[in-house]
Amino acid sequence: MERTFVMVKPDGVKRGLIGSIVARFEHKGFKLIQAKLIEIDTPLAERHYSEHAAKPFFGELVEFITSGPSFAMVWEGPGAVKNARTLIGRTNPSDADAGTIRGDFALSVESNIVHGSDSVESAAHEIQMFFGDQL
Ligand code: RTP
Ligand code: MG
Repeated sequence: MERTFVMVKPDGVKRGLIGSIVARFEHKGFKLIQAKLIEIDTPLAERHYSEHAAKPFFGELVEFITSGPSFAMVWEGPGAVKNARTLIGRTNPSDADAGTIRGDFALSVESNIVHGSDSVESAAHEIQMFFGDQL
């Protein structure tokens, strides 16, 4: 069965949205495999977002994701990667449909409250990076 990595980012944790976000995945029918609150340090942030290392917003992205605790999760279900991205919505909350997490809870691309793996390969990599010692 497919698994994906999902994370409530520091802005979502600060705003008290962990429960609302977990509920959406539960209601959709995903099975929760792992979850933990984690303080991401700069080396882990740079690894997690390494694909964006050359982008102009990389510094701000690393600063943002290390600015407070995040809530990391592994969810399992058919087509978990794609279905989780559908629940999350477009990267820029201004483009995200109402009914998606970003569409309903966020307004800016810098603070879009949740992360979801973008492919089966990156899901496996991110699950290993965040939960490798626990699975
Ligand atoms: P994520 O990795 O966080 O789940 O988001 P995503 O796949 O939807 O978007 P991605 O292209 O991977 O971008 C990662 C994060 O970088 C920030 N970003 N800022 N200022 C900008 O133009 C810009 N573009 C992207 C967003 O916070 C995005 O979630
Ligand atoms: Mg991404």
